Amino acid sequence: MSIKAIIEKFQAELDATQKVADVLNLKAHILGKQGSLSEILKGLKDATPEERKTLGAEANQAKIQIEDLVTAKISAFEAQEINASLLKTKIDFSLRDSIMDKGLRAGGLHPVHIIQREIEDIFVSMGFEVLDGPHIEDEWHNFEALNIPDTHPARDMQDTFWFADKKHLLRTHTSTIQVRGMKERKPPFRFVGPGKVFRCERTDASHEMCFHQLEGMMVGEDVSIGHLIYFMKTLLSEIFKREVEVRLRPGFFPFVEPGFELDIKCLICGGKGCSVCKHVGWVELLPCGMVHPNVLKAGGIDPEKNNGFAFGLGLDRLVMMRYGIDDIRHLHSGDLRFNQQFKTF
Ligand code: FA5
Repeated sequence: MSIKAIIEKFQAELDATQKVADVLNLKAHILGKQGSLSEILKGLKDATPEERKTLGAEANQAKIQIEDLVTAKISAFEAQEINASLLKTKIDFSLRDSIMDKGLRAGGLHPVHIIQREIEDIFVSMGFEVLDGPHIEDEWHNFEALNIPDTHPARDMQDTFWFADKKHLLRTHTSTIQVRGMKERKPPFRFVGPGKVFRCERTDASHEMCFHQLEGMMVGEDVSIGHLIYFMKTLLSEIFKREVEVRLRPGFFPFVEPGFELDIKCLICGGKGCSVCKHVGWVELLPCGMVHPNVLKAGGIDPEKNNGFAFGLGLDRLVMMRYGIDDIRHLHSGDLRFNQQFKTF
């Protein structure tokens, strides 16, 4: 059979195939070892050099043509399959309205998550990664790696929910994400890590047992307090979209040296004093500082060559200041009348 006839026959058989497997069989039949095109190629050894040249080129051309036809046919079958499954799973966009008509309510984001996402976007736009970490931690990640050894009085600072094995705990702060983040990367780097934290403490207008923090860290060869102040100021002006009064005062945390407390003038009472600011006019919002060399070492980073800053933002309190919420317990009440005021869709 001539090459032209082989291709015509192949085209006719290809048109009659019903599925991908048929196409592959057909291809194997023509291009396989015993295939008609392969037979022609084998026959070339008895041809004259002149014939071999033209026939060889024609056969190779035919092989490429057949492969192209096979690929096109398989793509057509796949497209058919996708179209058929799309038809089966048609989405009815009018359904949402009819559900609403029946009195059902659409969900929405919780105000803490609205603010969390906004802050993540702000930091991502400044080159920060967003990291996650487990709620259940061990002592090393929650305390030791953060320069809070067993005997250190700072362990009393945080009342901890311990598991029965006395080795595991519910993380008391998102600083655990610092430790994990450092171990997994080499300087320079910058990241934020938001999440739930847990403390066994008495609740009041500004304290919950389960609340949210957002950790931030930047490490490199020449990171300074100037960087820290710049990023904190940018964060607050983006979130509040207006001038807010802040104050920076010395703060003690074993994992930073020097450490600071950044307080915001209470936006609930305008600084006059209320239950949220415990009648002092300022709300503790953003502890921060330069990372202690021992913490860098625990994270596998050489403190001789690198330094860094870290901060731990109290997300719930930021939400309270932004929306003028006078009691943190509203945020976790699960009361739909409260939650629905923040609905974004
Ligand atoms: C810490 O948790 C440190 N890990 C923060 C840090 C990170 C300091 C990195 C330096 C460097 P503190 O215990 O102050 O710090 O908590 C941080 C913030 O969480 C507070 O400023 C406050 O806004 C918020 N916060 C603390 N306790 C509660 C609570 N019980 N309820 C609601 N918010 C709280």
